[in-house]
This record gives sequence, C-alpha cells and structure tokens, in this order.
Amino acid sequence: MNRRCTIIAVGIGEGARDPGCAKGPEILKKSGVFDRLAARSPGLCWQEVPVSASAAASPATVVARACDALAQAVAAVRSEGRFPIVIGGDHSIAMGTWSGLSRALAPPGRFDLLWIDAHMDCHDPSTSPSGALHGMPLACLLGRCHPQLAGVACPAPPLKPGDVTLVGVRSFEREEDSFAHQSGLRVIRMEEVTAKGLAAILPRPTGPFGITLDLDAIDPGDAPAVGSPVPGGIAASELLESLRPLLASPHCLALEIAEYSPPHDVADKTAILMETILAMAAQPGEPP
Ligand SMILES: [Mn+2]
Repeated sequence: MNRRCTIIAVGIGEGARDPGCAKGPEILKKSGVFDRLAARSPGLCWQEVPVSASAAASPATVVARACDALAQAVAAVRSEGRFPIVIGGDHSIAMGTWSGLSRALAPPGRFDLLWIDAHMDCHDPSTSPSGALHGMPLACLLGRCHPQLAGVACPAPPLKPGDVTLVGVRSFEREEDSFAHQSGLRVIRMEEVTAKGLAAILPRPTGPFGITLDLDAIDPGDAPAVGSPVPGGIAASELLESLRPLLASPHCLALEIAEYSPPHDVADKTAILMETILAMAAQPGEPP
C-alpha cells in the first residue's frame, strides 16, 4: 500500500543542550534517504518548517515560532488528506506536531498518542534542572505550559492524560514522576518492557492515534545518534517489530521522529533505522 505522506522537516536544536539535532533533517536528505523513499513511494513530499534562530532570540522564542509554524503545517497536510511524518530536530517539536493534529481533527479532536521515550518530557520551567525545552513538551501539551509556549498549545490543551501512553521510560526527575502519577498518565517503564516484551505491552489503539518516537528510547547501542543517551533501552529489532503493525493501521494519523543528532551516529546505524521506520510509514504493509 502506498500512503500519501508528507515529510515535514524541522531542523531545530534550540530545545536541547546538544545542538546536533538541528542538522538532522539536512543530513538525512543529503544522504539520499528521501530520494530512496520517494523512488518507492511516488508522491512522497518533503517540506521544511523554517527555524529562525538568532543570537537575539531566546530558545523559548525560537521553539515557540517553529512550533507555531509546524502546527499549521501539520494541520494543512492533514486537511489535504495526507499523512504527516514530522522529523526533528529536538523533541520540543512535539508541541507543534500534536497541537497541529488536534486542530486538524473535527471537534472534539481526540486521539491517542504513544510517546516512546527514555524520558518523561514532563518538566516545566520550575522543575527542570537544565531548563531545556525538549524536557517539557508533554507537560505543555497537557496544559502545564512554559509561559512563552502557551500560545502554541492553547487555548485548550490538545491532549488529556488518559490519551497518552509513555513507553520505555528510564530517566526522569521526581517532580515529573509526581506529575505523571497525579495526572493519571499511563507510564510503561523500561523494566516492564524488558520483563514482558514490547509487543505484549504496547497498546493497540482501536481509534485514531499518533506515534512520537524519541530516538533515545532505543538502546544507544542500536541508535547512538542522540543527544541524551540512556543505557538499557529498547532493542531496535523489537521496536521495529512492534511499530510495523501500528504504522500499517488505518487509525494511525501521524508519526514524529525526534532527537536524531547526526554527529553522534556510528556507521550510519541510526540513519538506517530512521529510513526503515520512514519506509514503514510511507509503504505500510510492504516487506522491508
Ligand atoms: Mn523526548
């Protein structure tokens, strides 16, 4: 099956301490990934969201502007009946992607979101030790917003805690854990993935859903090109096996892949993995 997809590239690194992922989309395109995918999926489009970084603008301003433009791009792609594949860039882009999808769906605009990540991304500026915005997007999407980013996800927060399942979590601060617990977020920690196997515990949504993949969810041995590696992650083979049916589902509405930081890659392992996942989204149900 050939799905009509648009890759929306957001080369932003202002949300992370490691700026390497700003170059992610550019390097991926230069390495021929898009051309190879487009050869198999005629009609695949590539679109870029501008990132207006300048010495005068704060990271929050740069992220807010890019996320605003990204939300509009995702909503426009959806309204053309196409499948948005957002590639980062650091994971602060999630605020734009999922706000945009929510806007594009007719009210109530509900969808489930699988948030595959080593971290919880549930900080706000008062709890974050680093102040890095890529540690805050989920909290923001649930309504606990950085003041400068409030415009992206408001007036109504696009997500409710019951819509989100965090998967692969193994690095977080106490405040994030309390927030997740109090708000009722479903959190599947890495211990549970290891004990039961990803395929057995990953939800299989029967209604509309999206997937956001922070590459640091994967074991750094399999996906080294990330800015915040955490040992003991999901094996790439296990993730691919679980993603394949999810990405082939007609209920899947959008995919986001974040945190690809090319300077850290080893023998193109991470780039090859991304290409495999992108092909699964663009050609669902086809052999790899
Ligand atoms: Mn993340």
